[in-house]
Amino acid sequence: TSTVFSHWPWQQWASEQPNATAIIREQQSVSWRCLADEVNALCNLFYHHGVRAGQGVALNGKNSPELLLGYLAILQLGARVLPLNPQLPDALQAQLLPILNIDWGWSSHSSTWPDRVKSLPSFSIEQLSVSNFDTQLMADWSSAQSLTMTLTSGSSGLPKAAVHTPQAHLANAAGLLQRMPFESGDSWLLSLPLFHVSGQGVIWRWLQKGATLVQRNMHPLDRALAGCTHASLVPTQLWRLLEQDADKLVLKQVLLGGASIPVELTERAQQAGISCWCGYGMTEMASTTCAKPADATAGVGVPLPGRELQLVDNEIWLRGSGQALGYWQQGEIRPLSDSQGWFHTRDRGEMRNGELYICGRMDNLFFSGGEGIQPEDIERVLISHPLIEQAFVVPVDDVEFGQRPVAVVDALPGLDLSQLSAWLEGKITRFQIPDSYYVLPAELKQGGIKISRLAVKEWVKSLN
Ligand code: 4YB
Repeated sequence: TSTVFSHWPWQQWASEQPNATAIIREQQSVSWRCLADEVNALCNLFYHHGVRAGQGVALNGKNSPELLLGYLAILQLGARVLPLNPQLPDALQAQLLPILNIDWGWSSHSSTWPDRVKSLPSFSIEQLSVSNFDTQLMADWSSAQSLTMTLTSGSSGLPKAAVHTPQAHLANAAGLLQRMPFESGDSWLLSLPLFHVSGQGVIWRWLQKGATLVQRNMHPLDRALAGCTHASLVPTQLWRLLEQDADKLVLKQVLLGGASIPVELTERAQQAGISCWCGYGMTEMASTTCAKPADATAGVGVPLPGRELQLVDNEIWLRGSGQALGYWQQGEIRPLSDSQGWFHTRDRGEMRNGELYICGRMDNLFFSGGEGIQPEDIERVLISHPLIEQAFVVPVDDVEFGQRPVAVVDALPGLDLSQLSAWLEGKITRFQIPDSYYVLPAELKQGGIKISRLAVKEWVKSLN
């Protein structure tokens, strides 16, 4: 059953279970009472700098205790919060912030903000003075306010900012948690960035249940996971974890998502005692929409309670709980769904045996000698190779065929690229076999949780 909140969730937990552990920071436990006091103190600080309800506040940084407090305090002041990837180029940020009506910027490191964005001071938790909080500063809890903005990772052009209400985040969380057990006493590692919807997904599940959130340095991952019962991981993180000596883990469940999840991966994890859930989600739906306990098939199960799914010409359409109100643009919210409320995902999908399979992004499809090539079909086979962790297939121009596939792989030591075509033979059709193979350069691995396909494409182009 999901909790009904009549107050900001952290305030409600602070009165209902003040001494329960809200957060574990590295090894240190923080109670709900203490967390609420910290949020209040930060509200005080931000308010006295001039932050007001209805304004926009950007938070730039990697996950840290301060960043999370910032996220909660901005909400509690009734302002809109925009978590930003610190790798976002300054020029893009300068273009984006006016469109998103951002008034304030807070950053965990020294950074410059565009002209009309005033900067908020950095602070450390120890400095926050809890004594003089005036509860008048707190906005009323209204779960239906558009308060969070999350940037999408569009393949071209400016990212868009999906706007969510707390209610949508909580409803998304509730839907998943009707399937996946996560109770107070359990602890979920904040294993993905807050500027990505997967990180916010962790926050709202934690708030929904009044459970424990674990905030730690993520390197090495096995150390970060010590004592945690739950984590959200992208497939590459789980591959790396399995390479480490991961037998000290008490992990009950790992929620996977963000990219195609190989059955090989979830089977290896199972052998190491880690139960996996395969999820399919997106920014516009406030993270997970479909999920199932990992099994022998590569599907993502069925829609979670509260969501509806429809395939229209093989395109996945979704609606229901978690859905964003729209994309923020110059003070307005542009709808992202059709008149019936369906969000057209641009993902191609298929139903097999009552289960949804993700085939790939429609925008990634290209043609080679008249044959359609869906890069993900080739990538799925490549990542089933024991030495390949990630693969990208991108088109390169070709005089004879128009375009031809080229593969860029992130591999473990020992992979012989020259053997890959032979290894692929018989596993995919001949015209799908890439013309050449490259090793993914380290410079493309930085940034968010996903490697930009566009960046991979441009890198390959720069070589030819
Ligand atoms: C997929 C895919 C899949 C997404 N197969 N393509 O809380 C979670 O659900 C979670 C847990 C662990 C890791 C990630 C998550 C997420 O939220 C992921 C959400 C996400 O990736 N959002 S996104 O807006 O950045 O990208 C969405 C797109 O990613 C989808 O439209 C798909 O194209 C792709 N994707 N899950 C294959 N299981």
